[in-house]
Amino acid sequence: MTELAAVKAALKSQAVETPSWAYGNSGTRFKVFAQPGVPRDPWEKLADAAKVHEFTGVAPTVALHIPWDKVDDYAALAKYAEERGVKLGAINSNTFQDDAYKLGSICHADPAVRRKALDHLLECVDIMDATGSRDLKLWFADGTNYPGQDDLRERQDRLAEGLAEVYRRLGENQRMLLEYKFFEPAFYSTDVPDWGTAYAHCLKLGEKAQVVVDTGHHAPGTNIEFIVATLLREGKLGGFDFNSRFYADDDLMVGAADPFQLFRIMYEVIRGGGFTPSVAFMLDQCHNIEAKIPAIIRSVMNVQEATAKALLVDREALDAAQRSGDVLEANAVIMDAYNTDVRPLLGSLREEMGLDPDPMAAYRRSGWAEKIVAERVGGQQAGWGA
Ligand code: PSV
Ligand code: MN
Repeated sequence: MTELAAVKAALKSQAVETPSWAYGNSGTRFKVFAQPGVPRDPWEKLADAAKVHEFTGVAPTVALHIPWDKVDDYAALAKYAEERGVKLGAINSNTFQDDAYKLGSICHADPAVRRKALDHLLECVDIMDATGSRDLKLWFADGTNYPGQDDLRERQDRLAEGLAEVYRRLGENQRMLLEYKFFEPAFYSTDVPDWGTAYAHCLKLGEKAQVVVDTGHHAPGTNIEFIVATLLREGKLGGFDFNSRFYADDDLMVGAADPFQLFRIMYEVIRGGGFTPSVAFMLDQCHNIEAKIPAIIRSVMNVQEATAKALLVDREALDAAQRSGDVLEANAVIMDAYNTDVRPLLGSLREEMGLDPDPMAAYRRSGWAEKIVAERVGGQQAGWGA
């Protein structure tokens, strides 16, 4: 295989998971601007997600969020997805939207609240059994706002105990992905604030527990690719929640704020042997002001572009420059790959896959946006909480 053929083969095998909630309405604490045509239930979210896969060819799975995507019959939901060319992906838990969780969920001081949260997590595993999903993605809003509010160490003990119970419930081919976030909604302490804490818990739990890196969950200036390299070295990188940020957890389109960072992350993924199905490449975004489906198509394309550039790094030249201490040449090799315009390569790749070379234009021409605006009238539009 020529080098270019190998790059194309890798790109064809790429799989980016899109999040069901990105198809629904979202906003800030100031305002949610509803958009016409937004899905009213999980079925309509899947129909939209299928369009993203139809035009990009590399978004074959859709992450669900429970209880937002609760249905009576998950096997029927999985079948509905498959009829449209996509599959159900990770199950995301929600232990942050119930009044009981004001002071935390599985880290709460009250065992009754911890039990309630754990029952929800166990229910998520039941749902995974029904959907055939591999990954349970856990993010905890747990933390405190004031020094002294609760015992930081005891909260870690409660967390470890709760995670262990869920871990024991996992099936043979199921995994637990533990997500960290440095602040928000808690402002003084967060119970899983960083990759080190997530890693320590996952290490104790065992092989089926892996860390998930949400690119928006770090302090400004954090070298995320270093975290990626480290987790891959330790066999503990379970996946990504991709998005981009300018200030905090902005959940903007991945690659919009810092495409160079996304490239650097993808380079470390490839360098570390993480470009495999064992690492889940998921989006976790909210499209507050832009049209949702094309924003997700754009995000998938941004991931593809960063991946293509990372695959184009001349590893031999880089290695030679690094070994000889040629700082400028090593940096030039990286920058050459980053500065390559990979859009023609991706256009021809899509043609080889039987797709339109321009997914954005193809979606616009498809009439889907007009169709959903005309048809999705009445009912309750999906958003956070539905
Ligand atoms: C938390 O900010 C987070 O990134 C988690 O992944 C959640 O599951 C997701 O957002 C949606 O609330
Ligand atoms: Mn996330």
